[in-house]
Amino acid sequence: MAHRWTNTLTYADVTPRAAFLNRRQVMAGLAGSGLAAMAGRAQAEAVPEPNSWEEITSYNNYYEFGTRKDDPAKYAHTLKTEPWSVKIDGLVDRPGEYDFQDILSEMTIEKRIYRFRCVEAWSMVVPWNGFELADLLNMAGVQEGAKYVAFETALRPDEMPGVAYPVLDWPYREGLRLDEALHPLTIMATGIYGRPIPNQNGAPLRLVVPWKYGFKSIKSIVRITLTEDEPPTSWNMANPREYGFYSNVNPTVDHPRWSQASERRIGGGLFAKRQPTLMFNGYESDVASLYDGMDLSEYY
Ligand SMILES: Nc1nc2c(c(=O)[nH]1)N[C@H]1C(S)=C(S)[C@@H](COP(=O)(O)O)O[C@H]1N2
Ligand SMILES: [Mo]
Repeated sequence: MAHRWTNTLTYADVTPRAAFLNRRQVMAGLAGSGLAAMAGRAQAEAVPEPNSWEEITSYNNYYEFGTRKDDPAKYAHTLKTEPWSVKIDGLVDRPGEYDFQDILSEMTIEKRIYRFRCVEAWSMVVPWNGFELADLLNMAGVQEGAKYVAFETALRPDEMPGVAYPVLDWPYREGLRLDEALHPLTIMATGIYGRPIPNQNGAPLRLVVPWKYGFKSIKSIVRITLTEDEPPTSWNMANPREYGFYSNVNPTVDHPRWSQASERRIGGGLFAKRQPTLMFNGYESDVASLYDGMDLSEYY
């Protein structure tokens, strides 16, 4: 596997701002200089303690394997993730079926510690390994006229006991506006804690968009399509009033059935204090400008 565990990137690539801007140039310049370690320490303070491997891999949403939080860990091992390929089509210069191993050999795997906030008002902090979605899209060559990116999860009734139930309109589908997809915070995760991502978390590759509610971060992707029009998405089709296409984390806009002002951090224990939810999940300074002029209460 091409999973690399690069110490120089451990903290410098962590979550918030500046760290990821010009990351490659910065890290190239600092590598081995001792300054890298200093930059690392400064960033480490800004980042919350990650959840444990056990927490991240046993409390999941992956409805193709059942709707209980412990179903994916119990049943997702049946998903065959080797070989795996991703079809990239639509408005791209080089459409085709891309083998996962070939993709990995072209991508730079980095560590990114991100907050992760489910629309159900629980959250974790996850040390992902992955590559920027922008790098993959550039590999395929985004054509002029493309405005959105549509994603699809594998649909394999023989391997996915949950798809026998019409909980959602399968396959699970998600989408981003092109500028969201190209944002440097948007990654395709292939690992957690330096190990290949487990099936229940979306092996072998899943989207992670840290400033949006968790359901946007679609798992086990088999197809990526560049489109001119906003693509239909599974949760929005199921309940458009509750799950908008944008679904940016926003503590001031409540879900119709519960408050989004605070969240329960998984692993905090039964009596842990809820913590305030941050605008754009704490990534406001990085992404707010993407939504200039948009009424954020309207685009829930
Ligand atoms: N294919 C697919 N992707 C999915 C889901 C799903 O049910 N199926 N659940 C979403 C939801 S609601 C959340 S909160 C996250 C959960 O990711 P995790 O289990 O790695 O924490 O995955 C998202 N991606
Ligand atoms: Mo979620």
